[in-house]
Amino acid sequence: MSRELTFATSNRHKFAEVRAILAGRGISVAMRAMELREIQADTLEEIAAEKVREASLAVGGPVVVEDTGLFIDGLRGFPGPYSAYVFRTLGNQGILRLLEDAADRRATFKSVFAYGDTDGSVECFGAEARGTIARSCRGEGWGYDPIFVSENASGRTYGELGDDKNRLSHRGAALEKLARWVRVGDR
Ligand code: ITT
Repeated sequence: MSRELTFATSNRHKFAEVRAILAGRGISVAMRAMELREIQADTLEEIAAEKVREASLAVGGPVVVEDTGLFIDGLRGFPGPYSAYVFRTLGNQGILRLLEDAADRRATFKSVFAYGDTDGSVECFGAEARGTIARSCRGEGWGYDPIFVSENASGRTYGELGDDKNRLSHRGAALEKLARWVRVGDR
């Protein structure tokens, strides 16, 4: 049986990954291009839940959104829930400068997907990938890809992984949970 989800995002790179990962699980995805307001909150779950409430009302039906954060241990979890703002303002070079003298370069990429409907119901699916922050930008990719060195990737950044990123990423792991839930509930 083929299923189709609507994914609301302003980020076409993110959409391309979501579509590729879910295609492998028999789920097709349509993009709804939308600027989603990000509330200030301590957790990605709260931000994703608010994004999906706004998106489902705009779409007029069930929809999926995602919120991602890069949590850097040596910066006590910064930028975390502020990752989109910090990427726009400091960028990768700014993060590298902040870590210039840091002994601890460990970091976690977290992803939370939220599935919500106009009745206000929301289900969240989260996962994370551990890694470190590189000493300089390496590879292609988008966003923080050139500076995040994923565990189990032989020292390569997400930007150097090409299609392998989706096998190892925080997003791939979170989508695994969403896909299982979609299949079980036959949504
Ligand atoms: P939405 O419209 O879906 O919210 P966004 O780009 O604002 O798109 P997020 O708030 O979820 O997405 O992402 C926070 C920041 O982290 C943002 O700057 C992204 O570019 C970056 N980011 C998210 N996922 C990433 C990934 O897999 N690799 C590299 N950077 C990523």
